[in-house]
Amino acid sequence: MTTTAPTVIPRALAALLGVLSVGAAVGAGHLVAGLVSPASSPYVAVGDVAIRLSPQPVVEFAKSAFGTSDKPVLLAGMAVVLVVAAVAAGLASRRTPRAGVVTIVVLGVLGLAAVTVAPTFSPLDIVAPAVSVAAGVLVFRTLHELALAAAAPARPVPGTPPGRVSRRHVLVGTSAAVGLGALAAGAGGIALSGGIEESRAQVAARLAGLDVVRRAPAVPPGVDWAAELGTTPFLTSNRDFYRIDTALRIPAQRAADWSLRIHGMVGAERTLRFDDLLARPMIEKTVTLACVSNEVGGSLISTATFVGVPLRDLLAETGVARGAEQIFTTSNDGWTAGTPTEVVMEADRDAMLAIAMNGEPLPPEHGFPVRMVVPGLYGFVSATKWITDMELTTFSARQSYWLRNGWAQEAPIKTEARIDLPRGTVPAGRVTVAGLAWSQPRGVSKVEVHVDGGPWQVAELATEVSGSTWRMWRTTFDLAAGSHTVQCRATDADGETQVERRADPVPDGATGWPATIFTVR
Ligand SMILES: Nc1nc2c(c(=O)[nH]1)N[C@H]1C(S)=C(S)[C@@H](COP(=O)(O)O)O[C@H]1N2
Ligand SMILES: [Mo]
Repeated sequence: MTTTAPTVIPRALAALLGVLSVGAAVGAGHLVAGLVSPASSPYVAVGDVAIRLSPQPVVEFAKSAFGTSDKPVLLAGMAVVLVVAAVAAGLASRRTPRAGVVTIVVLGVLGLAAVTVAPTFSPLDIVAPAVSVAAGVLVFRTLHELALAAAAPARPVPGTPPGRVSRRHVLVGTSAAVGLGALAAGAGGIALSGGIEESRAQVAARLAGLDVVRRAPAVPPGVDWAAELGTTPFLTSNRDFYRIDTALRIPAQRAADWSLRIHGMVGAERTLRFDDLLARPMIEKTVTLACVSNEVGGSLISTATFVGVPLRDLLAETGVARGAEQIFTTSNDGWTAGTPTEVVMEADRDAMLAIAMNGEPLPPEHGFPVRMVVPGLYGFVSATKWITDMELTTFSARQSYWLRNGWAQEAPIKTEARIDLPRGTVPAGRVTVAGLAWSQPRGVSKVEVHVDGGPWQVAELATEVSGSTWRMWRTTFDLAAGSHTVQCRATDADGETQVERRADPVPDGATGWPATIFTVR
């Protein structure tokens, strides 16, 4: 028996294998993301997480040093880190592929994690990172095997005529193909996903030039006690705004490609392009949107300032036929909602086709480029995101998505209050009880609170922005040590108090007086 020295891949080649494999992983991930869901590119997702986790001074430095190219600079920096990791992985795998495979899997898991924590995450988004890791591992194993074979001392293989294509040629050919393939895949991904962020940037640049005929008043002092109390702020950031939709893949439509067809029981059918919307007078309004699935005390409710075209004016101009009971809207991905025409046509309702949210173009997950907002109606009957079609029709002619699934036809948001404080255990003495209350569009007139079933106490109400937004309330109680239950109820502007009977969200919204148990020590 002869012992042969184990085959070792030369250093430069080993490093190259690492780089090619990681390149293939990134390229494949980017291509599949472009096909399935642009936001799911693991490479871009990691960059987004890096931005989110960066301390504010670093972000400020990057902005001042690189301006609007701070993102490309970050992505280039990540590329350098990846190349270094890839070279190290290759060098650590000169005999067996294990270290390289582990490195690729670890990078892949990081990419997957970054994709899943993104605000735009939807289930299909795991496809791109999964394909990315699979491609990286497959390429690495294949090239590694070829490289080992090429590095092994040539020994005659019985039965093969000498002088055929050498192992070295196979290795060089495969490597070149992988390198080119990775570049082509990456470029393909960029071309396919291209556009949404670019389109949002173009819309952003035009926001300042809009003809906003009515501005939302700046949030006056006395509205927001969040800083003082440590509770939910009055305005919800786009990042924290609740998100509910059926989209497996966020529709990626550029503003330039958007159009809305208004048809059915109208005077004259018309199709609007994004530019047609921007040319119209706009209104700005702060609105609290709520989901019908929100449980009593739940968090599927948020507040933002929207800018959009008043739907009432647009429809009045288009002409609405008598008997057109509902505005049946369809999104780019086929979701539908039916909104009572009569509500949208109310003078003070301010229903709109919104294009901006908190000073930015709509985020992709909140309906870019255009969505509907109708203050006072639950989202499932009014807040169509990625809207592309609007048909004026009767309720019997068309059934919307959630109506077909057993939810209500008419769904005004119910008057409700929520308790945000106290939470858990609090020190004995004066205990602050605080929360939010809403009754769109008329507003809240009173919130009452009691502890352990005692007498109702009227809470202090924060300044009202408008009836279409929630309103903070607070009060205090002197409480002894022990466990306590606090309960509250809101009353609307007409003197109607929120319904006490507990009901589930199905079919038209939960009811009940919220209660919280906490401990005083
Ligand atoms: N295209 C589309 N629009 C939609 C939905 C949807 O599933 N698809 N869900 C609706 C529901 S149920 C709610 S509560 C609101 C939520 O809007 P948000 O995700 O911006 O908070 O959007 C509405 N618009
Ligand atoms: Mo909803």
